[in-house]
Amino acid sequence: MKRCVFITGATSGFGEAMAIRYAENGDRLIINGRREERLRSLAGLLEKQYNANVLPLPFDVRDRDAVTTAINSLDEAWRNIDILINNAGLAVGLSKIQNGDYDDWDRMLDTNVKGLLNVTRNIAPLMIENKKGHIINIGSIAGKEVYPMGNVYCASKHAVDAITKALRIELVEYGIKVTQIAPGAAETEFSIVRYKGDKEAANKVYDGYTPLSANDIAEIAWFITSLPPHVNINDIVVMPTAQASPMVMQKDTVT
Ligand code: NDP
Ligand code: 8X3
Repeated sequence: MKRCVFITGATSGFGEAMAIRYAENGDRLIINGRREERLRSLAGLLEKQYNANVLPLPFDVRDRDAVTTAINSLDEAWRNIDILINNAGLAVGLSKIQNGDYDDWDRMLDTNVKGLLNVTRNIAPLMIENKKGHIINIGSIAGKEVYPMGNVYCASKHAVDAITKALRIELVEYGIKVTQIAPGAAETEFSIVRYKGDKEAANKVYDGYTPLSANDIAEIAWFITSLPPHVNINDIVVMPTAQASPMVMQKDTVT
């Protein structure tokens, strides 16, 4: 079964791995991110390697007009979206609220919460029209638990948790599935962004244990979207075996 899959934040990490996973199956892909060059080179690779049909759609999920314009520009064939993966997101900085950076807060809330809403606001009506679809929101263990200095990032992912539940209630009458995947520590560009380019600090996050990989998350998304029409996974929390909760990490194990 070939589908049309729209993935935000496909220029690295989970989004890129998911694009590859769906392209392998011959699904059609709309891939989004701000770094246009990376988007185009991923599209080229998927076309060459898997003969995939890929549409790069660069925009910033925070820019409401850009989101609406880009999605309105899709022609009939591309508007028939089966799966939306709201993956674009980031953590920026780690500090107590009393020392927090206003710009960091805005970037996280505007991207992780309002960005996800902006994209969903434009794509859900297309799915409602078609009376089918599947929305997957990438939340986080940070949307289930709170850890020191994670405050605003945790708040943004708790909002994703709530929005996912709200969407499921509001879209059930149209037969649209809504799922959240909430991962623990995964090695992507996530920590480089959180530590504002400090690669040494970013690498330390993954020292002494085996973190999740982007491919692990892609495989889970694939599984969730390969189930029969009457089966929906509402919520998946997936952690490295060595991580029991955000702050409890069993280091220097063999796993
Ligand atoms: P990466 O930094 O590798 O990927 C993030 C992606 O989001 C990039 O493709 C980036 O593209 C895109 N993005 C960021 N801001 C915007 C924006 N304003 N508009 C459009 N795209 C944007 O990190 P991950 O793959 O790890 O992160 C993916 C999701 O997973 C995020 O929502 C993150 O919060 C979540 N997550 C990550 C975990 C981890 O430990 N890695 C664990 C739990 C959840 P570009 O910069 O080109 O715009
Ligand atoms: C990313 C995982 O634990 O750094 O969402 O918040 S964590």
